[in-house]
Amino acid sequence: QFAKPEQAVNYRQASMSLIGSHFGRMAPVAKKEAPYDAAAIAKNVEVLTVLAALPWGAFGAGTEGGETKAEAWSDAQGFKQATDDFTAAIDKLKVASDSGDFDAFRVAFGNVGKSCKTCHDAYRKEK
Ligand code: ASC
Repeated sequence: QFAKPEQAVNYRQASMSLIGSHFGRMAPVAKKEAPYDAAAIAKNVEVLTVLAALPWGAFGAGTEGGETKAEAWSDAQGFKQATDDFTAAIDKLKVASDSGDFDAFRVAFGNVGKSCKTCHDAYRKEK
């Protein structure tokens, strides 16, 4: 899939950047700093569910490096668990945002954010 390791690094960074964009843009709504437009949020979360599936295939053997700690490979089981937890949190955010219920969205949004942070704390190099 990737001819060179740096292509995998580029791919996971690009997909993570898009995830950050589509996740982060909802933060003002979750914090009640912007109005809750249920349809707009649901549409954005639909995009996010697709993006959220992308990075994990770009962490294959031999692609160590970039901003990822060696632990993502040495603790492959823990890394897989963390990415599965993230995907599950995204699935719950999809259900919540489709419901149009603000509080359900807010809670699910917060849980996705915790999942981002847990994995970054464990497996992303300190910046
Ligand atoms: C973002 C982003 C992250 C997460 C994290 C949530 O928007 O880029 O890495 O949210 O900060 O805790």
